[in-house]
Amino acid sequence: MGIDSETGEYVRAPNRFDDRITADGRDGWPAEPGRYRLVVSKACPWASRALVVRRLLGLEDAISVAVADPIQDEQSWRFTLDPDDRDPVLGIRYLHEAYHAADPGYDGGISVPAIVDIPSGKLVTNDYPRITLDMSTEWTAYHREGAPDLYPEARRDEIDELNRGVHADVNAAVYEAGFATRQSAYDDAYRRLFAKLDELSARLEKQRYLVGDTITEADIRLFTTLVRFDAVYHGHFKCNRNKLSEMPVLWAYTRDLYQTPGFGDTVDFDHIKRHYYQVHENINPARIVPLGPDLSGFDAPHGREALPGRPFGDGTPPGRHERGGFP
Ligand SMILES: N[C@@H](CCC(=O)N[C@@H](CS)C(=O)NCC(=O)O)C(=O)O
Repeated sequence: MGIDSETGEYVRAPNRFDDRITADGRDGWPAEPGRYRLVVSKACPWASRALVVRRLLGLEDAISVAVADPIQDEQSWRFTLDPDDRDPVLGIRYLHEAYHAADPGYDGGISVPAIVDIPSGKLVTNDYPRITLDMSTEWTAYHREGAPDLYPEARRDEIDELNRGVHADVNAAVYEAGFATRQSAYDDAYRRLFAKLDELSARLEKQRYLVGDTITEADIRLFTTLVRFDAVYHGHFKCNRNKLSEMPVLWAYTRDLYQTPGFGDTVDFDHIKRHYYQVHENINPARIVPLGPDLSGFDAPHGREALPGRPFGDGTPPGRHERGGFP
């Protein structure tokens, strides 16, 4: 990740570790309950996708979770929320220890989400778009009864196409607006973002979910950015044409998902706000964390049950978790 000195644009680094955990274990990593640890920050929208998918599919017992401190230090993600500042399962203090167990010479970024092989302590993958799709398609033997199909075969082209646009103009664009160091780079990201949000809003006016009539991977990828919008992207990243709560369709859509078991119970606004406002010192040098906005509206009725749609298709919702009782 870094800033292009010519254009002032924020550029994402490629994910370096892209082995896959599969049912047949062809990369040497078979899907096996209890073997892997998913390392997340609850602040991170990319990592939070994996938390939602794991909950919806009922993979909590198969894949355990380590939650990093939302504030990285100079050695990046660390386990200072745990006793003795160590992840109790992996026995490490910093996520980079798993990266270096996999590749001692690695000198790139340390990012979440990351999946670590517990027996060897090695990082298997930080390839976040693949992580969630593989949970849906390669871990089916361990899904709960009634797990939804989040990546239905007949709809994959449509989901992939939609995800490409949402990635470029929503998920990544908020960062590109926030980290731009030239006015033109910021303007471009801002315009793409709000044009795409207007388009998505029109699409969601008459249908409850983005693709077909059930929740899919596409909704999860949009949700983890939208749920952070008013708390961090609107102010800190200057995505401020309007708040999410001023876009009636998208706001109702986000509340609907937030109130669906498996979504809102993975969201931690305290981690989100502290991470963004305290870690990005380049754009918030005083590291003040704002007290607002009032987030109580997430629990307000959304009215979207009236639209056609069956959230879990032929499946069922996961059991409810207490907020704060997660993971
Ligand atoms: N791995 C991807 C996406 C995941 C990502 O950006 N995660 C963020 C947290 S939201 C992270 O861990 N960044 C590394 C860092 O800030 O040191 C990337 O590096 O662009």
